[in-house]
Amino acid sequence: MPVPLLSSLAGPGAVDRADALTVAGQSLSREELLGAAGAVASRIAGAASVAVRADATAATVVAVVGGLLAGVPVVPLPPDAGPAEREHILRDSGAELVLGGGEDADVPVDPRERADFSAVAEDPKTTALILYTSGTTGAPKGALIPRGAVAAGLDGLAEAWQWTAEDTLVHGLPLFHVHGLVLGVLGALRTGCRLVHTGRPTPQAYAAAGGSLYFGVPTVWSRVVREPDAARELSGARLLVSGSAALPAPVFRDLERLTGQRPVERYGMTETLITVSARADGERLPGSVGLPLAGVRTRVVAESGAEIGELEVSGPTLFTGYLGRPEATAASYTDDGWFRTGDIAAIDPDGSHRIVGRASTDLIKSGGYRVGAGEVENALLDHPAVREAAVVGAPHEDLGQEIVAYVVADGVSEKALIDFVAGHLSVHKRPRRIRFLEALPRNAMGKPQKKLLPPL
Ligand code: MLC
Ligand code: AMP
Repeated sequence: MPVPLLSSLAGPGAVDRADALTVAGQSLSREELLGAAGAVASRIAGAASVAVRADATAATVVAVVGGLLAGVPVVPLPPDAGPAEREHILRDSGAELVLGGGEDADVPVDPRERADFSAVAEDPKTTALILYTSGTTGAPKGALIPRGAVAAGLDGLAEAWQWTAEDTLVHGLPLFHVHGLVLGVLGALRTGCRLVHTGRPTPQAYAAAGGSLYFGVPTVWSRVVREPDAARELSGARLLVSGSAALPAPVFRDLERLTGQRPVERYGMTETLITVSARADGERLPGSVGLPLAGVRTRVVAESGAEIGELEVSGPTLFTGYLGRPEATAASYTDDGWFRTGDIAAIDPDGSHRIVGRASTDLIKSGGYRVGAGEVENALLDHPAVREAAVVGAPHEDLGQEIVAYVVADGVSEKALIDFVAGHLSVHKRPRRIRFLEALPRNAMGKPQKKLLPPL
C-alpha cells in the first residue's frame, strides 16, 4: 500500500528508474528503496521512536522511509554529534533504537535488503520526525513534526516552484535538518522527482550533477559564485533555491550574472517548515523571501508606527510542540494561536516578505546551522580550565555569522577549547575564534553584558 506522505514511492503511475535516488554515489530505484525500507520497518514496528545516525548516505534515506512506513517517529542524529549532544538527544527523545549503516547501530540498515511491509494507516496528526533544534539557552529541544505538516509544506512548495516528477533535484545538505531531509529527501519522494545528493555541497559537485532544481544555504551559493566556471554550469537549471539564512544581495546578483537567472529565496524554521517563498512564476528580488505558501498566514507585530516587527505565522505546516516541554511550547505561541518565529520582518504592500534580523542575538546562524549561544557556553564551561564564557555570532562573509567565544580561563589554548566543543557537541557548533578576557563585562545584578564585550 502506498504511503500517502510519500505518494510517489509506490503509488499507481509512479515512474521508476534505476537511479531514482543517488546519495553520495549510491543509486537506488524507488522499488529498491521501498523494499529496503520495508526490511527496516518490519524490524522497528511498534517502537515508540527510533534514532537514525543521519550521515549523507542511501542508508539514512532507507532508515527514514522505514520509520515512515512503520509509523514510528524518526529522530535524526547528527553523525558528528559528540557524546554530550548524542546522549542528550537519545535520552530526551526516548528513542529505543539507533538505526544506521555503520557497525555501531542497534539496527543495521542495508540498502540492498528487500522485504514487503504493509504500511500503517496514515494519520496526518502522528509524528513523522522529531527534529532537535537549539534555543537561546540550554540543550536543544525536540520539535515534533506531524506527517500532515510535512505533506502540506511540500505540496505548498511544489505549487510555488512548479516542482514535478520531471525535475532532478540536486543538493549536498546534511540529512538531519528541515532543509536537507524534509525538502531535500522527502520533497523528492513526494513529488516523484529524481534526487542527486552530492555528499558535500561543493561548487564542483553541483556543477557536475546536471540537475534542474538546486538547493543550497547562502554559504553554498557564495562558494558557488566564487567559482565562476562551476557557477556557469548551472545556467541550464530551472530553479536555484536559497534558504536557511539570509542570502546576501551581492551573492544574489553574482548568481544572476553568472547563471542568467535570479535565485528563488524561501524562509522557514524547524518548527514551522517552510512558510514563505518566492514563486517560480513570480518576482525574485534580493532581500525578499516572497509570499506565504498555500494555507499559511503571516502577520508582523510591530510597535505602533513601526513597519518592522516580529513575524508570526499560522497554518498547516506547523509543528505540534516541543517534546516533553509544554511550557516552552506554550511560550512559542501567542494567546490567539500564532507561532512566534523570533524573526524580525517587514511585509511590503505587495505582500512580499523581507526578513531583517532576529529578536534575540543568542540564536546564531552559521553556515545555515542554528546554534544557541547558551549551549556553546555550557559546553565551554564543562572544560575544567574555563571559569566564564560568553558566546556571540559575529558577521562573517562566508558563514553569515561565525561563532565567537569570549572566555575567562586559566592555561588553555584557543585550539584546545575549539576542539573540546567540536568533540562534545556537533563539529559545526564549535567556536571559530576564542578571545581570552580577564573578566566578562557584567551589570550591577552580575548578568553578563554581551553588548559591552570588546571588539575582536
Ligand atoms: C573542522 N573539522 C573538525 C574541526 N574543525 N573536526 C573536528 N574538530 C575540529 N575542531 C572538520 C569537519 O568535521 C569537516 O569534516 C570539515 O572539517 C569542514 O568542516 P567545517 O569547516 O565546519 O565546514 P564548513 O566548510 O564550514 O561547512 C559549510 C557548509 C555547512 C555550508 C558545508 O555549514 C553546511 O552543510 N551547512 C548546512 C546547514 C543546514 O543544512 N541548515 C539547515 C537548517 S534547516 P568533513 O569530513 O565533514 O569535511 C533550516 C530551515 C530552513 O534552517 O529554512 O531551511
Ligand atoms: P532552523 O530552525 O535551523 O530551521 O532555523 C530557522 C531560522 O533560519 C529562522 O528563524 C530564520 O532566522 C532563519 N532563516 C531561514 N530561512 C531564511 C531566509 N531565507 N532569510 C533569512 N533567515 C532565514
